[in-house]
Amino acid sequence: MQLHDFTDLPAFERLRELAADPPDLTADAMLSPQRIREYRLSSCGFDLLYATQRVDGRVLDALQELADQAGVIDAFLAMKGGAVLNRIEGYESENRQVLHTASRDVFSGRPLAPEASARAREQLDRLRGFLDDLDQGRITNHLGEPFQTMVQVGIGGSDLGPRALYLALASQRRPGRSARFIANVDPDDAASVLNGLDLSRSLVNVVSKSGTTLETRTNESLVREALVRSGLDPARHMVAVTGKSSPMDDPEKYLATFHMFDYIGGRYSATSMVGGVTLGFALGYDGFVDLLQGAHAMDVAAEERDIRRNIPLLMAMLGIWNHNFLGMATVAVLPYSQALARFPAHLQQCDMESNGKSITRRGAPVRWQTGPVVWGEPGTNGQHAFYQLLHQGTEIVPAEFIGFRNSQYGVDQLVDGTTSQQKLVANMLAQALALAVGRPHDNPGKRFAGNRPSLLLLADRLTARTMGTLLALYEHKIVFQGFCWNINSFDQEGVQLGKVLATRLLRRMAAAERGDGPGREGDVPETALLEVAGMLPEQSDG
Ligand code: G6Q
Repeated sequence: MQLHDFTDLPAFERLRELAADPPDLTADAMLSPQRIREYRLSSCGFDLLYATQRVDGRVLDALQELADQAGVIDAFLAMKGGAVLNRIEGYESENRQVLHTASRDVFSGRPLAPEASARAREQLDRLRGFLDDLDQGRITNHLGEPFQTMVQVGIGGSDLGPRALYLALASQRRPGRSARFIANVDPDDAASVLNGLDLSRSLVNVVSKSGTTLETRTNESLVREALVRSGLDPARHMVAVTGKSSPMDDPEKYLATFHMFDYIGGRYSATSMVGGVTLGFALGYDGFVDLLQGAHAMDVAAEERDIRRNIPLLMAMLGIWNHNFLGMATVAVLPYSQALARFPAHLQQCDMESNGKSITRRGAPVRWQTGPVVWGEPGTNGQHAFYQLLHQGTEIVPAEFIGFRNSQYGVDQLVDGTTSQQKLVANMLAQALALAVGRPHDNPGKRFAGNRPSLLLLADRLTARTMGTLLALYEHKIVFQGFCWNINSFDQEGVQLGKVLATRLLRRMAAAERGDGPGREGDVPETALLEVAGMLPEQSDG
């Protein structure tokens, strides 16, 4: 596996030269029908339209060279084949394979990582058995009634992806089935979900790879207590998804347990049992399999080396052009689909936890920008909120629009001669155009500078399969960028320090509660905080 310095790649200099005078999208006839046709690529049911990026043939050729010189596709193939990419050379690190693609490489006769795919298959079979038992009435509540709601308790990767996917596909739920999610240790999160919920008809799915996460352990206890208070047997209502041999891996305590594996990072785990159990419950086994198939199709398509024929690779390289060469610090993901309301939040984790790094895979400080800030909200709501800054602010924000030609429910009507779906799509196209070409005006307040890059991802309809493809597309875009920057996109050391300090604070507070520690009566967390801050230089605490 290649360990280059990003800025030493020969194409870097070429791109720097080109960035001094990038193509002008406001020039006359720049956005010609021919350019729009040429800067378009279709794969796995998605069309990527990128005529509204500040690129031309020379820039695209140089980005191709950069991807080739960085060995992006070779690294991707190595990843899928089970190479130990989650590591920092010469330093203690997680030292793991990265095999989320194996959780959907279960359909072909020749998976790239056969052992991991066989394990994924085992878990899928187990899930199918469990869902069959629910369907056939072999698993019911104590009154013999079917379960209606699954409450997923988990946080971070054990929440964001599954929640985003569930919301995206809620229109395709099985009748009488739904899901809720509890993540935050804020007691109001659990209280608001449990409030009014018929626990006797609910299953609680506790998801934690480590089985040790503070928030999830706390919320599990809270829900367990609520079941007991309602006279229900937790072992009949709770299922678990966790790492093999984790502290949660205890079949006695749960109606069923499913496993996930250390080679699947939390933020890449939505297509493992981390998402599978709740999505399978809500959509049915076949719905979850459709999602996996959609993801697998993109896993295969993403092996293409030509950036003009590989959507995630092209998006990764366009992102690098905007970020590293044109100096844009953030990326807005703007789905024109209400169902994708939480998808930007999932991407925020997937991207920022993966690529928010300052050292190379050799442990040396990077001398180039790595991951951008990722944010976003569904359009058209965003248009009435933050789009002012997108059009006229001093910060130039590249936008990634995601839209569908048809709605999910198909419930629509003509108002003023067009359907709501047409209005939605027309708004998305109009925004991309307005950002790119701008508008000159005598009145400076009404002037739009233009040259604000965006791209459009378009598919026919948001289905389980389309959603799987979209999920994998972004996962690959993120790791492709990480490979280019030569950083480890698979660890998350940066979240540890805060956790360690919070644990110390909590120990202090628990001691004060018991009246036997260094804490004093009337002690407030703020005081404890100062004392813990004094302990900062300590090196390790778990
Ligand atoms: C994701 C991170 C992180 C993780 C959560 C939950 O890549 O590792 O978000 O998913 O901290 O961890 P557990 O699943 O172990 O509870």
